[in-house]
Amino acid sequence: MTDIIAKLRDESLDDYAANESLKVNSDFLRGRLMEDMADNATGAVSPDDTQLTKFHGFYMQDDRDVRDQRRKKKLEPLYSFMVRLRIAGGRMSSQQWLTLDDVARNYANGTLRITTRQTFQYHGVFKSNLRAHLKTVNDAMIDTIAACGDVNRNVTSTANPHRSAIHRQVYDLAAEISNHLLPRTRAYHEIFLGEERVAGGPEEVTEPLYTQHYLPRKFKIGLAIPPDNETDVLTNDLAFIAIVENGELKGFNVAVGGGMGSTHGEPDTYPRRGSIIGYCDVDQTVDVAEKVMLVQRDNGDRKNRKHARLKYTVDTMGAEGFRAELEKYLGYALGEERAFEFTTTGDILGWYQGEDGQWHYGLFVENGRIRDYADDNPIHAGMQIMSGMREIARIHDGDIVLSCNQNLIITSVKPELREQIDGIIDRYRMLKDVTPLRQHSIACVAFPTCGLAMAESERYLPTLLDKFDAIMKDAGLENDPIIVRMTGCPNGCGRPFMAEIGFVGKAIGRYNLYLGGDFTGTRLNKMYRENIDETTILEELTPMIHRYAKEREVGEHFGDFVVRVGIIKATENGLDFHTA
Ligand code: SRM
Ligand code: SF4
Repeated sequence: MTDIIAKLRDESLDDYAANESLKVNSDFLRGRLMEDMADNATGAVSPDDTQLTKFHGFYMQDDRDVRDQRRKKKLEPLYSFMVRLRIAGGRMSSQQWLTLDDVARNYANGTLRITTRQTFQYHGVFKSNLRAHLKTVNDAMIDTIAACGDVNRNVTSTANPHRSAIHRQVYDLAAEISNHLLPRTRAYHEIFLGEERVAGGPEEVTEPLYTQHYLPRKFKIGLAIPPDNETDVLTNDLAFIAIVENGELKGFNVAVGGGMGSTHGEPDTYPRRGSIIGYCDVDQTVDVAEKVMLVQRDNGDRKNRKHARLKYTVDTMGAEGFRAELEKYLGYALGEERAFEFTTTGDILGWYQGEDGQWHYGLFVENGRIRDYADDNPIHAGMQIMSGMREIARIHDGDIVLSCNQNLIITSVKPELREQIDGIIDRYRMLKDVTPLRQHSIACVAFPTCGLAMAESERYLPTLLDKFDAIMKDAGLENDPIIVRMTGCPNGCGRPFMAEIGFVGKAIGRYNLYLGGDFTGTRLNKMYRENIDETTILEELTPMIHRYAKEREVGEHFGDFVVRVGIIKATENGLDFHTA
């Protein structure tokens, strides 16, 4: 038992964040969930248990589009759950795809949502459907354990493990880290899958890594293989950057303290890009992941949840101090950082061949929403992405992989199926004209399900991009990418603070505009204008884009351009994020 855990044991938890006693008193994440599941009088679960369900991968939400209407009718909000799967590296078989598609149709709102962390979310799952939902997913060898909550979340990795032997090796490590850091409590299996409870062991056995205190806050790990940074790896609490020499995976640079979340008007909260603190060999990777997590377990701020992420622990200890503490836990020193270079955060879209000549297809999915749209849908008229993918999964026997850019990759396609897949994509109108600008865009979910949204995001960005596409065309830039990301609030789920152009919701129809992130995911952006509406957004950006077209240097990306010509200053790792 570490000093901090012993200290917490001896102290009253009254001075700590409310979630701390909740975790300790939850009987290893069971709470009253068994009773809540049996209570048919309400679609909700009790307030304390809404925190616990997160550890099991689902969140209680209500449909914000109908909130007022229901309040007027004196009805309880239309409660349902968002269910998030744990799929390390986003990889699944076609067979699993078909099951997950069934689950969306039978137990959720008929859509699948690729998240910015390479997994699926379901929306609109009613309490009465939860157990059947989780059981069906579980039967397909996938679960939702630790997809949310104060634990290690879905581990992100290269968008295509079949691209080369190194990609496969890195993916395997991501899966191993994910399994190694899983909570061990059987609460999930008992409450949702009907497993009989056997007498609990001591804490050291039941939850050897987490203890009954779990982590101070969520914890995220990502891996990337330069020059690709499609996982946006430096936004993770812990990032592993692969070092490949002479065609061999040697090890990883280790970066700590990335994170996006901030609160409007609270300068003590800020997005931060991970700091590289050293290097580890391949066979040390899982150990380093565990020990970084334990240093955070024991040193993270458990009194103030807004200050509890690893990034604040790193800033409190200093990167060097953090490394020294980590090395005590490891019992050995990290190596020194090795040279690497990122060139992109994008996915490869369309057909391409891997190292062994196999074919893969990257499919652009706008904001990750997989569904069938009606013919009169104003933005995605007639696109049948869900049915098309079902058709593809029926004939394709390789893997399908989700990406952190909310796209998907159909991997290792038999050559004779290529034409058929092209035919399906065409027939189901799965792709509309997609400019490089749109291909590099991300929007978070926001309304109507996200309880924290202040403005629209997924439902609005496509319309705004139609207007940007026109401006880009006018400026002769229709073939150029700019990374545009939007979120409905400053929690940063679409990683807007790493975008070349970031929009962060402030109120309905109003956004803060951020500029100056780079194309490769290594520099944070900075606020340029606060609380502006669409008219002002277009007024601000139109001349800037035209100027970029005229004055850019060869190969210069928009984010670098606005910094070079002095439109915005580069940010010093988030610490000066709130100052212009
Ligand atoms: Fe997130 C909370 C959606 C990736 C930072 N995030 C939420 C919740 C659960 C809202 C809530 O707490 O009630 C959102 C559910 C919306 C809905 O209706 O579905 C939500 N986050 C998402 C997803 C689905 C966005 C998307 O459009 O894809 C992503 C799911 C990831 C996954 O599969 O695990 C998602 N969230 C992220 C990321 C990006 C990443 O991890 O690469 C971030 C920024 C990185 C980071 O963690 O700092 C992120 N989400 C947050 C935060 C701010 C955390 C903080 O440190 O302050 C919150 C709010 C919180 O935790 O209090 C949040
Ligand atoms: Fe919700 Fe904010 Fe995350 Fe968007 S960024 S999904 S609005 S919490």
